[in-house]
Amino acid sequence: MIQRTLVLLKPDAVQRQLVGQIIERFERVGLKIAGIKMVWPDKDFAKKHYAEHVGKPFYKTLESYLTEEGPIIAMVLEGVEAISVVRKIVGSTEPSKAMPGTIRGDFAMHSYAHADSINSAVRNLIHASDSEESAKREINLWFSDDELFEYKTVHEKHVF
Ligand code: FUP
Repeated sequence: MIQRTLVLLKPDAVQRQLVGQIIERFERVGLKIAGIKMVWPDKDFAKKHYAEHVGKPFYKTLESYLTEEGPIIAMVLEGVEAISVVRKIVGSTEPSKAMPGTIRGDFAMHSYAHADSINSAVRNLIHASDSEESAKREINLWFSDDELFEYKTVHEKHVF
């Protein structure tokens, strides 16, 4: 099934200048960029994005990670089973457990315990939608219809 999913390159990914290397990993499997922009969200917007986590003990640090450190690259990626394929490429949410070869496994090492000990969110470089329902909600939150594009990549005649 062809799906669209939301991917955020969080402030640490942008500040560490990993944007090109991260996007390269998505492009090389044939995922298509349907929309892309740089955004610096405010706290109200972060509350909408992380609605399910508002009020949890780690929420304030998560909000400050997303809103106080620098801009984010927001993307909509499209492809075959894009939601699970992107999560696989990104790796485990907790970087210390992410497998080598995944983005978090190769570029990060934070753990929940260490994050708690320094009063920080887990610095895991990326957000990626975890289900069809959250992908739909998150794409609508971050992108308007006129920011998303339909076009053909060179791979499509063989794969899609
Ligand atoms: P994910 O589905 O991978 O986005 O992960 P979650 O919804 O479980 O968590 C959302 C974000 O909060 C993740 F980036 C990790 C972060 N988090 C913390 O920083 N501390 C916690 O104790 C739990 C989650």
